Amino acid sequence: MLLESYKIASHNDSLLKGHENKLAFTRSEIAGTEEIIQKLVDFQIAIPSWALGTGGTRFGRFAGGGEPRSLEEKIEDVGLLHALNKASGAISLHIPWDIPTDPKAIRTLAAQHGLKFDAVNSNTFQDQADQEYTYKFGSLQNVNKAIRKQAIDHNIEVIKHGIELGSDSLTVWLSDGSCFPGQLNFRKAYQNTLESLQEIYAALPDDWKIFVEYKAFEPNFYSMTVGDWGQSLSYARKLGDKAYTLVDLGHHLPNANIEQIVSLLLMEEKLGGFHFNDSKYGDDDLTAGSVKPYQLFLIFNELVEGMDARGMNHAKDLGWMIDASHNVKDPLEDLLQSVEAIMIAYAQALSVDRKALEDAQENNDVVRAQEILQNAFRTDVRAIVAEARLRAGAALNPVALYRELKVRENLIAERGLKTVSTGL
Ligand code: RM4
Ligand code: MN
Ligand code: MN
Repeated sequence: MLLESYKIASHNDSLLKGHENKLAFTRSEIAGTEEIIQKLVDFQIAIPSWALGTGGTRFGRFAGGGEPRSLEEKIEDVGLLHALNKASGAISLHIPWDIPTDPKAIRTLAAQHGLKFDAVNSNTFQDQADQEYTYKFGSLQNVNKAIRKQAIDHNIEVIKHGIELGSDSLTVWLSDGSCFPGQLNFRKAYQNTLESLQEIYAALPDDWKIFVEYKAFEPNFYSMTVGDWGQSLSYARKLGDKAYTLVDLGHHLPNANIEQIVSLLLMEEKLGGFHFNDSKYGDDDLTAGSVKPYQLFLIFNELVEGMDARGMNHAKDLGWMIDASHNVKDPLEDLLQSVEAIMIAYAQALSVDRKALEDAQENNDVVRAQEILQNAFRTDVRAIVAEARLRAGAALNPVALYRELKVRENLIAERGLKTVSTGL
């Protein structure tokens, strides 16, 4: 389904008056709105190809209908999102869930939708039907060299796919670890993993990055071989300049201070990428900002502060991606909500009075520091986020337009009710 621009224009016309009133008020509340709007226009968040179908839990999956049946249809779905919000201009593929068999055609299709290819992701956390060895006891860490080699070769294969698509980074998330005390020699598992990563690193093109993603728990519950940012940083340091840590918000132990982790990784020049989602208990992969919007804002506050301190380009110098999965919502609506929440948190962080905050910190004025942050968080920035969309040619209210145009109903008519796409 293609979204004609006149439909967006007439939707925007009907909302314009109300929008302009809100924007005028916001401008009177926040300094430097023009600069903020331009940064919002530039900011793009990649959509993972595995989040376009309804997600499940280990108890079940309740598909909603009209799910993309192929990589081509997934690209079309991300194209739809991007047409609606002009902030989802990239797609991230998980291999082998999505194998680009005709990379040239896939690149052309993506370009037609204004999409780039973000990081490619390897998968050594599941066994594939045609695979020789099992990953039951790990992949890159495995005590068996042949199994490690199989996992290394898979990662190199993923890099090759990425090169053909014009991607420039590989994300490695390992489920490796152990479920019981005594099962693993921690140091040997670390060394095997490091050596395996080194072989993968050697296959990276010069202008590529490798992101080492960490996770504290699940599917292994006693130890994870890349379990936290310290371990990821240690691998990234040993690998070299092209290796970075990737922070997935749902991969921490409860109450972890993620904003502090982000700040220090930036200082160490080793923060490479981000997976946005929200959670209450574990790796819940809920819509970004749906449970803890203040935490999302605090994280963006550190991102903006830390990137500015190093003169980094917010839009280009880190990999921004959503990593979520949707059990009870329409995945496309859910992704629109996630992008909106991320944009709001980013806009709030951009509106923080940095000079005043620094003064408060230097004077140990704790009350003032809290006032400054909470003032930015509590000031409604939705009109400037909408204005950025308007200027980019997107919809003032993407979710409302998605419903007005009956996008899901159209997709069901086109693809059928009983389609199940690959993913979580
Ligand atoms: C993992 C991790 C990875 C993602 C897989 C599907 O929990 O977040 O980034 O690729 O899930
Ligand atoms: Mn992730
Ligand atoms: Mn995850």
